[in-house]
Amino acid sequence: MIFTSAAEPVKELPDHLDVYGFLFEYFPSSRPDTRNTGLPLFIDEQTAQQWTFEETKENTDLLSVALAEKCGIKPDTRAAIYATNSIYYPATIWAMHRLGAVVSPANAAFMAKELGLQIQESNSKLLFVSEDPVSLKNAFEAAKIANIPRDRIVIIQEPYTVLKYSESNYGRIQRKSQGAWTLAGLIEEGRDIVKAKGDAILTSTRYKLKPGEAKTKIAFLLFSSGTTGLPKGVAIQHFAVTSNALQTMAFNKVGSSLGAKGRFCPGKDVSLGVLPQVHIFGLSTCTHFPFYAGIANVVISKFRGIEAMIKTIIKYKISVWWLVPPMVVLFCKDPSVAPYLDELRKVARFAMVGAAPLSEDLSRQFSKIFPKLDWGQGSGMTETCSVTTMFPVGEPVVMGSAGRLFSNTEAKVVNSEGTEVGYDELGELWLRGPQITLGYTNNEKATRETYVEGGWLRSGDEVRIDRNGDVFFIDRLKELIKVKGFQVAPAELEGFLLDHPDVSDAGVIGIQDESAGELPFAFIALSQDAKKRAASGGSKQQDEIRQSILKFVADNKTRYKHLCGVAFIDAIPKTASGKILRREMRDMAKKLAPE
Ligand code: 4UV
Repeated sequence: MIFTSAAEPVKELPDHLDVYGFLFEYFPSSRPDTRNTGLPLFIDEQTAQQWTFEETKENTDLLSVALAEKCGIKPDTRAAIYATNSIYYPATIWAMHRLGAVVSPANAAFMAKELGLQIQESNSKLLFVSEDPVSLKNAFEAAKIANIPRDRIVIIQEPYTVLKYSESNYGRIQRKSQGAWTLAGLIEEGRDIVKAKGDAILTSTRYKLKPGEAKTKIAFLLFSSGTTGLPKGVAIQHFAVTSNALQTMAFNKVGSSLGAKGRFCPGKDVSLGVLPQVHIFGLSTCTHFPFYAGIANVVISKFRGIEAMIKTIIKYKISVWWLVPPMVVLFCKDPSVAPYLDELRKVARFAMVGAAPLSEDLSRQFSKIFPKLDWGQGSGMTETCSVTTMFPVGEPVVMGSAGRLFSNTEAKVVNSEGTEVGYDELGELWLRGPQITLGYTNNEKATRETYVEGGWLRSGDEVRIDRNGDVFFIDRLKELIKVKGFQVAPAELEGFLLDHPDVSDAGVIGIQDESAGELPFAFIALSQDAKKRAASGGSKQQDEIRQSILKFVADNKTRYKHLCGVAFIDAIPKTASGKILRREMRDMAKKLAPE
């Protein structure tokens, strides 16, 4: 059986527009028009710097001219962004799109080698990086690994630094630093180029799409491990991004004029931009959707604890919250929240939680704290260019449900025998809709296995759909571990652990953790030599080996991939064909856990 969406569908999905054209040049009567209104659409949390529609467009346009003229960006050139959130992040993306180029966002917490690998995998020729010293050091090292010259690195300054530069240089912005470009400097370069060459340069650098091209032209390469193996670049076409923004408009019945009352109130609502723009959830809900819908987004560079986030919510009267489950845990359990609750209840209108499971128990606690809040879960995937289910408008929250099928979205539930099942039966969730992406780059096999006949995408999630259409996530059939909503691929850690001299084989699983959702845990089969040492040296020696393995991961992988524990076993349980039996390891981990 095919489950269809009960939500209002989007009637017109433009396939002639890239993301830039959709956001800056497309004004159907159904879109709240923010042009010439003075409405701030991006607000920087740290400096209170604000950009209207026109300011965002001007910065985007000038940057794109400079990227074309000074950095060699052409249609289909790829660039990686390794940066925390900032108001420059969207402008950088859209400047690339304006040229027909491709953006590959890399996690700002990556270490140099992780970044280097993504630059190579995505074939990026330019690297944008945040200005802080650790990011710069990693970026320079990664650029060396990936053969990116210094003048193909662009440093995204924190806005306050841009201000500082302007003052100390009497209004002149520093254009280069340590041999790399600065982003604000490139914008100024763009301004000079337009002055010298006239508006013709704006026209000649703009990429012109052919009719229908948005359906195949890649906008983003975002990395996901999918159902198995190492992280792979998901080719996200412009059409998937623009469709998902329109689906969000339709599903939530967003009004067409500023001030219109609906689930979101264009021109009045303020959105919480704390989710990383590098992740598909943040990219769609905090970056593309609010800008299209006329909702101001307060850009928070990164999550710095619940109290700091609450203070920002109150300061900017942020009414629309996009959250991941660990934030809900903090709202419910952190003692610093209580003094702010009255204020928070006054400003909050809407909250959506997604990217990992949220238990019924926590959902109840959250509802108790915010009894009048319009809130619930959504779900999505990198491969589905974001949202596929969301809690419906005007109905009470259903505890434990990830919401209902999004506008224009269909689903099948397929059991382990390959049979399509009906209401309330368990099986893998298959999804279809305009937001489904093109596939994995450089990996035809994984693409064939995941993007299957008839336009369906296999999610690797076990679900149940009830007669109301509520989708309940039961288990993960795929190998993915989710730490605070971020993906950790077991295969990546398993492959890496084999480089440790004491390890002969490794199997990694996720184990439940109240604050992070899950944490990676490794079962290790020791090398012959390590086995002998462990046997002769007793528990002290075993502990030394364990600590050295934990440190090995901690020294080389970003924090959210760090192991929370290691257990030694004789052999990693596998099928005859060599596939790791993760369910067995999960059972073993349960027995290890203290009562
Ligand atoms: O690829 P990814 O990291 O993508 C995401 C995207 C989450 C989004 C996006 C838009 C939304 O509006 C929203 O609410 C959530 O996480 O990981 C995809 C996998 O994450 C798990 C599931 O296993 C996906 O295949 N996941 C995502 N949301 C949920 C979830 C959820 N609500 N409940 C359980 N698992």
